[in-house]
Amino acid sequence: MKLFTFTATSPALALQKAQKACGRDALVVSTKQIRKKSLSQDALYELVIAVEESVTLKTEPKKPKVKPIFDDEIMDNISQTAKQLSQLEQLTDPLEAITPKGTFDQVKKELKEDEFKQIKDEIGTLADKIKILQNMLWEEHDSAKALNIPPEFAEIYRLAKKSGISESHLNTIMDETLKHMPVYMRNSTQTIKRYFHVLLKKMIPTRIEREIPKGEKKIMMFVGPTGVGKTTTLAKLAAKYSFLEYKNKVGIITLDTYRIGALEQLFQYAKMLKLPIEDVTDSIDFERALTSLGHCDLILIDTAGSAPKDKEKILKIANFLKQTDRRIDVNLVLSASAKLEDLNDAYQSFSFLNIDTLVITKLDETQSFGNIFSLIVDSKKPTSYFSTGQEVPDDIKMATGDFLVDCLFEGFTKKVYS
Ligand SMILES: Nc1nc2c(ncn2[C@@H]2O[C@H](COP(=O)(O)OP(=O)(O)OP(=O)(O)O)[C@@H](O)[C@H]2O)c(=O)[nH]1
Ligand SMILES: [Mg+2]
Repeated sequence: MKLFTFTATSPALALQKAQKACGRDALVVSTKQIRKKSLSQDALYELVIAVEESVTLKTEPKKPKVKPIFDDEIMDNISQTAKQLSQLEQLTDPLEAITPKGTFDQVKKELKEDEFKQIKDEIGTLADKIKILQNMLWEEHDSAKALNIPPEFAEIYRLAKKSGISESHLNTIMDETLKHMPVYMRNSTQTIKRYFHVLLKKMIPTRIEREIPKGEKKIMMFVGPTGVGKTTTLAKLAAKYSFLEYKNKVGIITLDTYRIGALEQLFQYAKMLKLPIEDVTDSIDFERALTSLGHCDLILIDTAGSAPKDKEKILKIANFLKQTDRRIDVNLVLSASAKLEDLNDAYQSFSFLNIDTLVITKLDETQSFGNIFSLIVDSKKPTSYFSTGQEVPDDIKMATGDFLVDCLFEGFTKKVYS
């Protein structure tokens, strides 16, 4: 079942609208008055109806979509002010927010009751005026109207757009939200933000990683473009599984044996972590190495980075995978600082290796997370880890939708290191 909301100046009119859009089989879930009649306005009623999943809305043809053309600085300023004002509104006494700590009670004592009330009222009026101004600026632009985005969604739209989410994802999310979000929830920008957070989080599949239980074995291979952080990620996970968080027996295999420096890098990590390591050049060697690390609960396999166009290198990895009967979990490592087109290219090139999960690195190197969001949503592959810096073994965390959506709307901040 899907839910849709309709509003009109009477319950009968709202029902008429609903039936026109969804047909006569629409089931009424609730009707309520959301605005009382006043001298200047009619009353407003909201009707929520349920329809079968297969039913689609018969909507009027959409106006062409045009990008909003606001001056970013103006909008940022207004948005900042609105943010501060909404914080003011959350306090019992708005004055408390604008007086230095401790002086609030003193000021309150010194002011007469009616003076205090007057200041409070003035701040309230100012808050309303700023909100009206914000809405006017948004409404003034034909382009915003063409996008059909109501003023109260302006802030969230701007943030999502700035994050680099693909245009088609952003428009779909907006359309869905406008269709499904009950009108009474649209009054507060905080509620809208929370609604978006939950919606976006639900779109990001993640894979929970656990200690490998006794008796089970896991083999993880790391593949991906050059320099994304495959070897560093492998070293972080080797430390996490062998002693930092779990007590698994861990072994390492590297297929990256030709590049000068690559072998030394991984052998150095293995030595520091006191873990067994095998270097492998062909399939016979590969099977021998897997057997010799048979006592390990977890085997981590490093591969040489390949540019997405370098089919030969990727084919070589495919041959290793093909010639063993063992189940190997393939982890595609991608950098958050890459452009969406490059991420899509890389995903396409490596996808014939049957990718099981994504590992996203270098979250600390960017402030736009929409590209990663869009890649994860399009690929439908679960993400297992986020790498958040160069430090081995500390800068890695289990991937969660919450974390990515926080980064998307608020940027990557130091708090995420904790
Ligand atoms: N800022 C940042 N740097 C990272 C992160 N992960 C890895 N790096 C750095 O990226 C560089 C390349 O890391 P490697 O682990 O060697 O990358 P790779 O994918 O194994 O590279 P190739 O084997 O050459 O394909 C190193 O300088 C790492 O320290 C991360 O999450 N954030
Ligand atoms: Mg490497």
